[in-house]
Amino acid sequence: MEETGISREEILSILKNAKSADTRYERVLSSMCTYPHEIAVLAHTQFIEANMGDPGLFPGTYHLEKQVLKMFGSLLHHKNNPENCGYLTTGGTESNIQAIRSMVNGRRDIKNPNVVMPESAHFSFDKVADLSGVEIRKASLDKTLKVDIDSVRSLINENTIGLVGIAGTTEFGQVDPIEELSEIALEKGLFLHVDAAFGGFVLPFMGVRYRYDFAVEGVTSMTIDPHKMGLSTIPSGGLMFRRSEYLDDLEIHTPYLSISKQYSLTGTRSGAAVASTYAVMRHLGKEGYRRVVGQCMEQTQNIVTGAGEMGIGTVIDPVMNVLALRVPNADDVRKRLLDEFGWHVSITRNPRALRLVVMPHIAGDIVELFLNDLEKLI
Ligand code: 0PR
Repeated sequence: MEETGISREEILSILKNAKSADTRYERVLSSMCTYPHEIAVLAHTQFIEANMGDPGLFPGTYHLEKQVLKMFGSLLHHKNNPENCGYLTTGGTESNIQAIRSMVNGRRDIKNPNVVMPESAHFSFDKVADLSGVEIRKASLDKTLKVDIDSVRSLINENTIGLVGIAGTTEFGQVDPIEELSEIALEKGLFLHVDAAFGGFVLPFMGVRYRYDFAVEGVTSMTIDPHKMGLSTIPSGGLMFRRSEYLDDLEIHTPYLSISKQYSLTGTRSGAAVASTYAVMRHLGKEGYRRVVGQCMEQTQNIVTGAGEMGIGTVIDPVMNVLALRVPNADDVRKRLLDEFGWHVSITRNPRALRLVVMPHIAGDIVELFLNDLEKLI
């Protein structure tokens, strides 16, 4: 750090240069984030100093958080007083870590606990394993890339404390059979966490109804991320428990704060993300999100059709706005899409296919440009 500071103008110029080196989202088909809604940005900037780690100082923002939890509750069919059943996290990683931590703390009688989850689970769960020592047992997938229920059953033993199902897998956007996982969880007395980090703001707004949330009896906790399809600002994640006692399992005493206990993983916590999420959810309403999701699904379908005309199929019929194209030499095509045309796409591991996430920034004209460029490489 320099001894003497530099001027506001110099700072702004440095920032402008840095920002111009960043990628704009228009050619990004690899990200689960997008431009936040304008009202979310406005709300974010107004609450920039609010710290939810010490909510006694920020009762106004704290009240907004309770309202957001109620809205999550209504989206996820959580009937009982959702405002005491969760909190706004920094994202899916924190929510998943905390969900598993709550399971472990709720079953202190089990010395070497394990949790069974699909191979398709996000890598945030590997971080939980690393942090807590809990063993992660990965179940195989069926042909449609949903978790295989027989495989789940075969991995459960006397040290199993919980199961995880995914509602919107990172790579393929698939939804696991949550009802079947729920039956196993109820039968064996296990926790069941549903990671709907991505799907939480997609599935409630689709024409087709899925049973993946608290309406399914065995579901004990859920991840839902406003900073993905919720159009909120980063860092906005959500963690919800069926009962407040599961949240209590995360309780740590905080003697010198305005509150006596804290449940979050982080200490200082963004009030700006709370205000931002509140603003965009109230502003769009279910109707607004239905429009956003409808547009993403329409563009997803346009890509499927356009690729189909080039003889390219998809790995699974897209369930949501994530799709994987069976392109020959996918790694090579990915590289050329970027080097020659500036498109950011990613690759799925098994099978190796071109993965596209069709976020709200992908409008119809962008899809047309993308398909034209893809055709040149096929
Ligand atoms: N659960 C699921 C199902 C996810 O897809 C993700 C992230 C997480 C949990 C973790 O969420 P946070 O990253 O908010 O902690 N999925 C994307 C991924 O890892 C995140 C992402 C977003 C990646 C934007 C790239 C990017 O540009 O692929």
